[in-house]
Amino acid sequence: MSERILVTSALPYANGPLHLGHLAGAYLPADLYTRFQRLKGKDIIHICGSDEHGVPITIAAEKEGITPQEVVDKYHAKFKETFEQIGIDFDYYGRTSSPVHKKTSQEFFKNLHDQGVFNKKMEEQLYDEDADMFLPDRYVKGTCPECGYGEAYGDQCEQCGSSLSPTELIDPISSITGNKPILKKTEHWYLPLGDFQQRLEEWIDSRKNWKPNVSGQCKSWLDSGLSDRAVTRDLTWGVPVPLPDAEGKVLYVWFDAPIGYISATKEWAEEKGDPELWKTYWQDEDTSLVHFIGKDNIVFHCIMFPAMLMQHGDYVLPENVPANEFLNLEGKKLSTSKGWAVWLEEYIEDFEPDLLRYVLGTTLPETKDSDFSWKDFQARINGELADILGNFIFRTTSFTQRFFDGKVPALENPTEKDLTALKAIEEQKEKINEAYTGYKFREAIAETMNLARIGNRYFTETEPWKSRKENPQACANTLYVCTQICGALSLLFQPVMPQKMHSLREQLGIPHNTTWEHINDHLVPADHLVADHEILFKKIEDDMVDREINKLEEKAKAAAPAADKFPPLKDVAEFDDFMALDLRAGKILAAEKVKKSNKLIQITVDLGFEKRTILSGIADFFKPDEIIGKSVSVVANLAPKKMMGIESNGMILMGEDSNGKLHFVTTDAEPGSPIT
Ligand code: B3M
Ligand code: ZN
Repeated sequence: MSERILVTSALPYANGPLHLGHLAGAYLPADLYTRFQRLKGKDIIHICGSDEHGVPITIAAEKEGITPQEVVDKYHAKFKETFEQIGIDFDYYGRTSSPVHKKTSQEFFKNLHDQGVFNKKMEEQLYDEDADMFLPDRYVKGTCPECGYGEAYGDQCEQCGSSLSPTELIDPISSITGNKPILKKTEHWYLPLGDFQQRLEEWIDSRKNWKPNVSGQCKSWLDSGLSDRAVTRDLTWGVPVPLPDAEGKVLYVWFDAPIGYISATKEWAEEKGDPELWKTYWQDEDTSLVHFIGKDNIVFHCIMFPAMLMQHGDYVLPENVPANEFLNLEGKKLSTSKGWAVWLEEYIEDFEPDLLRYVLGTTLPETKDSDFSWKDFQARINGELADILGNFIFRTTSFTQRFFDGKVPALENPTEKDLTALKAIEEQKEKINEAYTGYKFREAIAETMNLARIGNRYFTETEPWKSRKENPQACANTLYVCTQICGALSLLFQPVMPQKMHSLREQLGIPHNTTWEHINDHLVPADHLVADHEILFKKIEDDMVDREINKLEEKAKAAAPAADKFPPLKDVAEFDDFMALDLRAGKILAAEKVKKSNKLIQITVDLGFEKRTILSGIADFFKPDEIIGKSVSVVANLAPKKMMGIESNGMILMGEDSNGKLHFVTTDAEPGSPIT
């Protein structure tokens, strides 16, 4: 790892508010890493910005009934504010609708084009005749060819996770007009990723310290062989393709977005008054480029963008891409459309940012998906921040206040125990350093908290409240040692809780420009004054988290419109039509699966006056044994129907809930009774 580091975090789509998943995926780890390396005195910058192109933006614009520009203006402003409130400290936060970005991404495209890398191909794509446009993948819905799910998108089936292309969908429908699209020829520029296969393989093989989840995903992409990828689209919203024969075409959002890292660095340099400075970070071999992203962005950052950078030739390649897995919420998949999310702008109204930074930091989905729950949030704040860290700081500072007039006592003739406790600072510091350097932030935070545990144990075991009278120097030594541990914590915890640690340093009188190398066993010298201070971490009461859980459930309910949950009503039926049906109470006497059928169960029903054989397609939901004895409602005068060679006489009524699960319509009436 060189002395100069360029950190980027994924450019969030400016199409909806930020939530916990965004924070845990890219921004918090990137911020922890940057703050840590900066504390170590490294030359590091953290670059990000809003991703303002692509179909997610135009879809949001249609939904909200405003223009794409209005959408991105709104969310870009929100993002900047929210990131600041959470303490995500970017050196520059740009946006891909900026003129610098337009120029940079067009130049990049032209460079590759003039080198002759792209293949220009005419291919058939889905076209909506009424809307008069080619349909982007996300604008096509249809049946998934893999699992039969009816609402699959043109690029992916959210039911089975298969990645699809729009022409693979069965019965595709345009989401703009609801029409069936036609196939129409269109010409595009393709990046022949296959030509980069060998170079990418060698390069990824040479990256020894990548996380296994990241290199694993890259290997599987490479193993299945890379093919051409279109880098242009037929859209109006985006960066226009800078070629004379490209009317109505824009750069594919995944072509221009990663170049956004470069444009934002240019703007940063401009703002610093040193316009060429961006080159040092992007073009000097001594720079380590690190991309923080979520796992769904791996292929773009580890295959596509590196191929673009390799071809261009002027740029460094990423040193590491420590992608995170996904964060779940209360045991369920986070989903903005289902309203199952905690929005950061809402969080910040109720709690302090550092609390979330700590709790999320300890549960980051670093190697596998992880879960955030409000009960765990409460448990960690109360049990760790308040009871361990806060308690240690409080007992140390208040004891010094009360019995030493707030002055740190001097260390004299320390015992073995005192020295061991002091040595723990150096030992923990080394462990924490290693964890951060290896992108193991959970471990780094746990080891930091362990230093507070060590401090607490030492305080308890040396019993200063006793030694104060029996052996004042021993008492003084305890307080000296504990103050040094508090001082070390104020820096070691700084990447995680910048605000809280700022006030702790104020209290202890530690200069804010103190760096990593100064963290040792005498940060707060004897005679130094320790200020009076209110408690650093207050406990979270039950009702505070109960409120959050309720809020979440309310949002989920509101996001599930009744119209989506239940099928629409059928046309009006005349009274006589209804009266023509003969409904009767029945009781299931016997049931067995119909051989060779997955769905059908053959049921014998007692109708009081006779026994009936009825076939029912309920085998996905019930085992034959468990339905015997059930009192059910039967359509008793339905014309017989033969299925799998068996005649079915009637129908058993079922209720189907919004999850597609079936339930019997039971009745207390004795078998044979008419249901009217
Ligand atoms: N906007 C996707 C996302 O937010 C995309 C990242 C771009 S990084 C160059 O998941
Ligand atoms: Zn599917």
